[in-house]
Amino acid sequence: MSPKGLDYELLNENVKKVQYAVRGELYLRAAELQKEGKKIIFTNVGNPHALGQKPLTFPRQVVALCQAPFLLDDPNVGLFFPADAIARAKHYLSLQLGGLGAYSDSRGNPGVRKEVAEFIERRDGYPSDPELIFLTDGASKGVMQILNIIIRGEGDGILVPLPQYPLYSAGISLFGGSLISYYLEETANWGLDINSARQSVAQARSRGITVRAMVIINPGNPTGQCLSVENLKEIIRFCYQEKLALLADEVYQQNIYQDERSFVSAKKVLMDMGPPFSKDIQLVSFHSVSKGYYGECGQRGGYFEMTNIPPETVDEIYKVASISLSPNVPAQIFMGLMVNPPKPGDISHDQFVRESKAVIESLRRRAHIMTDGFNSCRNVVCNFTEGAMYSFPQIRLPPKALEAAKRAGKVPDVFYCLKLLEATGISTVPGSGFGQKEGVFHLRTTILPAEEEMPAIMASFQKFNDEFMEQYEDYKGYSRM
Ligand code: DCS
Repeated sequence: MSPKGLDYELLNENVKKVQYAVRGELYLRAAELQKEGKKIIFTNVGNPHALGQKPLTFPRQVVALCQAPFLLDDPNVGLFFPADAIARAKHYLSLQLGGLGAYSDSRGNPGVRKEVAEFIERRDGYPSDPELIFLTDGASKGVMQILNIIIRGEGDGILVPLPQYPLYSAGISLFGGSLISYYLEETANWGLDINSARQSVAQARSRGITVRAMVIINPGNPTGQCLSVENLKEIIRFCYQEKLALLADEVYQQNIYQDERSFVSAKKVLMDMGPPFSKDIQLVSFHSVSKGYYGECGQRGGYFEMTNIPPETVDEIYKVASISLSPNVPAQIFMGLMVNPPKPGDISHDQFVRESKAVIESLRRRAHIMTDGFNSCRNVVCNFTEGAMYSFPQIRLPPKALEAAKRAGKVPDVFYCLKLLEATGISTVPGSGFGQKEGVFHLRTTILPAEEEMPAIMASFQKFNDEFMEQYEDYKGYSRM
């Protein structure tokens, strides 16, 4: 019978090629084990609320009132909601004709985009134009929109760091482009080596590929590094020389766990550099309500800001956004609240600061517990998580383990992570899902499990790892660093 309609063999080949490790083989096996009754610690996805993080009170109060506006007419509303939450809910309802049940402009509500622009101005010290900010359903949607408008076919290359968050590899395959990788240097705390990027671009060109854009993830996922201003300047100079647009994924900008390098946005560094860079470099910066102390992944809120993008291109992006009518409206309110938190003197200010600080300070302690835990394990080395939500230890697998993996028909780090899952219930993502140098193996775990559970999780990991190494180590050598 000849194939028809939605039969697999007729599907878009780009769809078939897509791989997405964060919800890949390990995740599926973990879900299966959970069904069989095993306790699983889901450290594979950066999904803070799923691991017990409580929502911040103020934003939920405001959105609750926006969702149930009849409460605002209740004479007792003040008994349950503070006056600043009530005022803010009224503010958003006045901005959004028809309330949360109505579509917004396809770029997002203009009032919320103005709040985002004001936030960017306060953060960077440079003007930001609300007309060049689009609200999106999570940063993922924004990244996909931008990749979609850039990529014409295989001849277009996007420069992506390895290891990388697989949204980029998956998006590039889905749109039929070519991923051009540059390596982050593990021995230099996952710093970026611009020469590696330069070589990759030259090689891609020799294969006839036009490299169009460069992705940076700052702070890094899965690698956790915070880029220095010097590094960002090098990247910008490089994009200028090579005529690349810069896509700056800055969703972890509030997740910083050291005091040496605070977050500095690509936009600020670009503007600080002045002309010709500040007038020439085409920059798109992404942010999200899923991370930081909000961690509101399920709300699906995000934005991107465009700098130096030609107006005709902005129009095309607007046109494509219009096909989906409107980004999620409740999520837009979360974004407005995230970029415009309660101010000193507001009734909710102190509670908001207390709650948000507690989240970041606990994450900082957890980052230390994890890194120290991994570094005390046999054949495991791990850079400190300077930012973001992940720990990415290197596992030096003994040759016998590599042979056993081969016999089992598994990639070595998948083999290790599956054994870890079966033995301990800890569900991680193998490093191969993010890209890593040949012959070097990692796993990624989030730093999100509850702080009080962390010591037990690390002890359970250590016990498994010791036994694994005992079983496979022959003292002849390891996979190389
Ligand atoms: N960019 C980076 C670097 C991310 O890590 C994520 C999510 C996103 C964008 C998309 O976030 P939203 O679409 O929710 O705004 N990170 C995934 C991860 O690695 N684990 O969990 C989610």
